[in-house]
Amino acid sequence: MTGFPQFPADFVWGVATASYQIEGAVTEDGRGPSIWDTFSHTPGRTDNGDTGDVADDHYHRSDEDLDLMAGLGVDAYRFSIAWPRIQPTGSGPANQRGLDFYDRLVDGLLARGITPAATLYHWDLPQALEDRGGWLQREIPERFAEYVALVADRLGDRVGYWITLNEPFVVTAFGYALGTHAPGHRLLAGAFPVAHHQLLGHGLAVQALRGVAGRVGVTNALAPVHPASSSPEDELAAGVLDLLHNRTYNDPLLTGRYPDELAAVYRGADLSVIRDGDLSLISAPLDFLGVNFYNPHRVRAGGPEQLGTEIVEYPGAPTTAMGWPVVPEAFTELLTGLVTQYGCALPPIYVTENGAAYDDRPDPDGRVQDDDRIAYLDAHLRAVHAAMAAGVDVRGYFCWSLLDNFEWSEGYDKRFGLVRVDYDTLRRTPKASYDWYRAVIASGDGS
Ligand code: GBH
Repeated sequence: MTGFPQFPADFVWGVATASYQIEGAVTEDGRGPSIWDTFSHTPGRTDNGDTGDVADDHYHRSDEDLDLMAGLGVDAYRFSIAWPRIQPTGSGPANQRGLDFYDRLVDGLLARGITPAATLYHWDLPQALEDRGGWLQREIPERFAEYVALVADRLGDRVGYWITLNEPFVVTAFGYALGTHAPGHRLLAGAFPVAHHQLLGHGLAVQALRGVAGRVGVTNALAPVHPASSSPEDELAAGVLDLLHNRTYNDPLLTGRYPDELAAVYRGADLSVIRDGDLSLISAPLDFLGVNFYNPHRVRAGGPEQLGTEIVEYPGAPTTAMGWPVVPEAFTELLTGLVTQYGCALPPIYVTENGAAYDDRPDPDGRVQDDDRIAYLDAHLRAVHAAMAAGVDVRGYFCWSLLDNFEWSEGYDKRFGLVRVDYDTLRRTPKASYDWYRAVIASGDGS
């Protein structure tokens, strides 16, 4: 591709998905219910009452989806493993039929020359564990490590990258603090134990993965935070959101310490959940840090129900169908800022998600000419390249997402795919962005 920056020959090009967003088949082969089954079936929780019952029916169409990946020429595929398929009630022996599905998927990837990148927790907690208090309870990290050991036992010889958790920030904030994601609690700062227990679960999972062939990391949702003005109140609000969003997770993982301002920001939260020894487990060395980036945040001082921060618009920035501002230069800022903040403590980075929802309009012949998505991806890849030119060790990029899918509380109306899914027929149709990404990968691989 002329004019497109050259990435290193060994740069890993990938696409990403997550179990509940694509699989469907929610009662098949012994799968137990997850908090997302419960949440999406509760009236008023998702747009149009959409659920993941069928989703993309990927569970029955994985061969077709593997062929779509092979057609793109990706080096790696990031998928997630549904804990309730492996342990239908969150504990006890492995459900072999659940493991069989991922076993076949992994072999299907390897047969096509695609490296499997498995996320172990992308938000579908077994409902039975939520019934015992979910991530608020210290028992859950232990259960998580047991589940991880079962998966490692079966797939540990073939998975190239392990991602323990997807975006622990989003689970804490949307699942337990604000209640817009499963399991739907509104605890505000009281959700802090959810952050700590996920991090502890990560640390225990790293131990359980000792001996596997692949590299081990964790994925954080990261966003630079900009104050709306230089007033002390807005500067303070920006610091608070940076702590809630980024530093609550990056600091303990990379430095073995929580930020000093932790108690002041999570006022009233139970910090006694942090016990001796936890932080050394949490900060076990990582082979890589997964970074998901969509947009930065601009904030001003806000009320207590927003923990003192209020997100405001970026003047002049276009927005995606999610209403998220498009500010690609913030991606370069984020990546270079990680080096400034963490220095030698920063492991190699993989961008494990980046992408955009747009209001795709198929032509009469069914073709989607999604120039807005192509422009988003193009600008963000250039931003990654600029960070690499400035010295940031970025090893790969996974586009979110291969397919249109169940966008959590926003249901099926929000489409992030390189491939369109017709939810009546479940037919897959590659969009223009699919062809564009294939060309990017081909030029990156030197062809
Ligand atoms: C990811 O989360 C998920 O891992 C994935 O499952 C999901 O489908 C995908 O992204 C797309 O949503 O309106 O400015 O406040 C994304 C995490 C957190 C990114 C909230 C955007 C809010 C934007 N997101 N953030 S704003």
